[in-house]
Formats: sequence, C-alpha cells, structure tokens
Amino acid sequence: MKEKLPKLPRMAAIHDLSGLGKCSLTVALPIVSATGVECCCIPTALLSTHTGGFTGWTFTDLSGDIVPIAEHWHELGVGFDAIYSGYLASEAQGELLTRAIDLLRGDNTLVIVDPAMADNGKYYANLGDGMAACFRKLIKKSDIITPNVTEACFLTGSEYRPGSHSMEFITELIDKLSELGPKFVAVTGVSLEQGRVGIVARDNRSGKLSAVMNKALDGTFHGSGDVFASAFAALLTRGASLDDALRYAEDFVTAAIERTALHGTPRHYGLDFEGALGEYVRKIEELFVEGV
Ligand code: PXL
Repeated sequence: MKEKLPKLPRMAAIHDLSGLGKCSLTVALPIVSATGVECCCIPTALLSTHTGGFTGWTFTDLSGDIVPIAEHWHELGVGFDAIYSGYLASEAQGELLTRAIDLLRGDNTLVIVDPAMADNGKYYANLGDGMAACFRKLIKKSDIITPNVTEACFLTGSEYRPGSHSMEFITELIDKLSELGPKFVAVTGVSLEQGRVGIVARDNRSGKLSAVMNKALDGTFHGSGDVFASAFAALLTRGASLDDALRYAEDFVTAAIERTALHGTPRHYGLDFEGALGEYVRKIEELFVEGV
C-alpha cells in the first residue's frame, strides 16, 4: 500500500440524465470516473430517453436545482479542477449554467462547454436558433469547446456542409468560433477525406493546429460526441496535454463505435463504450506516472 497519492482531480458535470439511450450523464459519469477523475453531477433534467430517434419520452425539468446545488457546493468550499457541460434542456438553462460556473470556478478551473444541440445539418428535437444564441453566450465563459461541424456552423452563422470538408472551411469555422473567446476549439465529426473522420483542433494561445483522424463507419452513431467530449474533458482534467487528450479520446470513441457496430446495437441506443473502457484505462496509464 502506497503511503500517499496525489490529490484526486474533481470535475462538476452539468448535464441531463436520460435513462436510456446513452448520452449526457450516463456517458460522462462512467467515463470521467474511469479516467481517474471524481465526477460530481448536477442533473439538469430527467428523461426516460434522449430525444434523438425515440418518441414519447418523459421529461422532468430540474432547472430549479442547478443554482442551489452549485450554491451548496460553493458554501462547502469544495474546489473544482473542471466544469463540463453539454446539452441544455431549455434556453433558460444557459443563464443558470452561467451562474453555476461563476459559483464553482476557481483560478485554475478548466471550463469545457460541449454545445450539444445539432448534428447532420439539423437541430435536435424542439431546438432552434435560440439555442445557438444561448450557447454563444455560454461559450464566452468557457476555456474549451467541442462542437461538431453542424454545431460549429450554427454557432457561427455559416452554411452547413456535409463531408468531405476542406481544411480551409474547417479553419474558417475555428477562426469564427475563436472570436467567441475559447482558448481551445476542437471541431468533431470532420471528414477531410472520404472514409476517414475525426477532430481538427486549435490551441489559440500557441496557434497550433492538430488533426486526429480514424477510419469512419457509415452513418451516424448517436452519443459519439458525448463519449468523445467526456473522455477529452476528463483527460485534460487529469493533466494530459491537449494532443494526448485528443488522441486518446478519439481512439476511445472509435473503439466504442466499432463495438456498437459489431453488437448490431440500434444507433439511437448510443455507443457501446463499456467493453472499450478496459483498454482505454490501460492505455491512459502510460500517460500518467502517478496512479489515482
Ligand atoms: O447527446 C446529446 C443529447 C443529450 N441529451 C438529450 C438529447 C441529446 C440529443 O439528442 O436529446 C436529452
């Protein structure tokens, strides 16, 4: 038994809890924990399923709890190394999240905003341009954003283009997104050539552009963005470099997509990441000298 371990990194994860159809908290909690980061949850809504590909879902709005939970944690004096948010159940939640971030953020807290609202050129059910406006405000509070190509277009008022994408188009999107203030922009679902898909990212402090690509499978896998963003956010919180976090999160999401296809799982049920967690955890051990 070791005598001492370094402090466990701590993240506040502010997302909805959709009971079936893996996304949001049902993805963030297991992946963030497996990455060796404490995951403190603020559930923003409770749904029976997510809203993509299902009908008749139940919905309970938990907006009224967001700020009181953050206030309680603030009063307890608990520090957070990261705050990670995604899908918003209403436009009004943008303002509540801004208040929660203000309450929980310290000098060195990383704020990761995944503006989960759209894919394949379309907003998710019941969402529209108002949500893009709401995320534009929230992004002003963030250090890191992880939009997919559709979300990047909606946030910047650009016309959506399906792949293959030119690097020029993607860097233009990154330029416009950077005007909103984040230090690091990672655009997901980018296909620079047929048959390959991945992430193009830029560190705005150094100007360094990185691209991480893997083999693409046909069609859309629901929840891929949430699996990527959860692993990426957690790796950064654990202290990984941006390049390492991109590579390990992208490889993990690719392995999870392959397993989903092999299982024949309906696409709207989300990614079968469970069986890919073991290898992910073993691989990231190479990155961190100290255990958790
Ligand atoms: O994965 C994004 C997401 C999160 N939460 C809910 C959703 C969606 C996408 O459809 O409906 C409730």
